[in-house]
Amino acid sequence: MNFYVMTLFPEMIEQGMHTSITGRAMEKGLLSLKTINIRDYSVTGNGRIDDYPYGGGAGMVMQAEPIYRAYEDLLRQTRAQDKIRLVYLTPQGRVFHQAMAQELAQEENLAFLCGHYEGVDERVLEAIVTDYVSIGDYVLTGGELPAMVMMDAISRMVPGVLSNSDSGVSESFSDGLLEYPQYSRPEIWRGCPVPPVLLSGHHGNVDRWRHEQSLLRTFRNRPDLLKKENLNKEDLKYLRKLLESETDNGLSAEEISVLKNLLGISLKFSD
Ligand code: 6GU
Repeated sequence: MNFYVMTLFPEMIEQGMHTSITGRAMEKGLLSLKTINIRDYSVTGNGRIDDYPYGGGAGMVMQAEPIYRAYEDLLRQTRAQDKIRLVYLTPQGRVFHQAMAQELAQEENLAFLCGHYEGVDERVLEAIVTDYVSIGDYVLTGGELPAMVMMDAISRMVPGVLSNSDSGVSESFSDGLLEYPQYSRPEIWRGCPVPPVLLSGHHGNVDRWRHEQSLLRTFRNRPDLLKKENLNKEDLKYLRKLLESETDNGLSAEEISVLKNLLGISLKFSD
């Protein structure tokens, strides 16, 4: 996978990507990164790449021509002619998620355009951008961190990037549930013991406990991810038990309603 990033802050991207797992993957030749400094393509000769917005208003707008010239240079480096996928990072884009990472990881070349200031001249976006992507509902100062977030998530999907010890067979989102809690030595840390089932050596019980913890976490933190079609009889039994012992669990009215809804709907189909 070859990443190309057009940005005003190439050192920020280089630093981040040459660290940890993505850094190791680049050394191994599984990933490559080329940053393109948009400022090098200034057309005014003084390094300026922004100007006032037509129609007035606050802030500056990144001009079309420097970005287009940077893009032309990028295309020459990829030998991909005009076929390259180019992601523009913007809070107005579609929200990034795991399936999108999986899909983008199939590309051989992937380019990113990081904006700053109040935005980018719309005409150059229309000319070169294939995907508009946001990383969530909050506003950042620029597209560099979102580009790094995306490259990190995509890199993990590239074969060979994760060693076996880095990867979890069961990880959050791969089965629609959040990951269960993990524990390591010592057995008692500052008075807090490891859940006894994990020391029992009974693999069946360990698996069941972990799955229930996944269900509980997903229900507590991300009820929107729990879909009745992904729940089996055992799962429903566990959730019913949770509802029945609601006083000990301290469930909120909203949580109770989510549970009743899940159980109510699924009862109609399975029981
Ligand atoms: Cl992709 N860019 C900026 N500037 N802010 C964001 C974002 C992107 N995604 C969420 N907030």
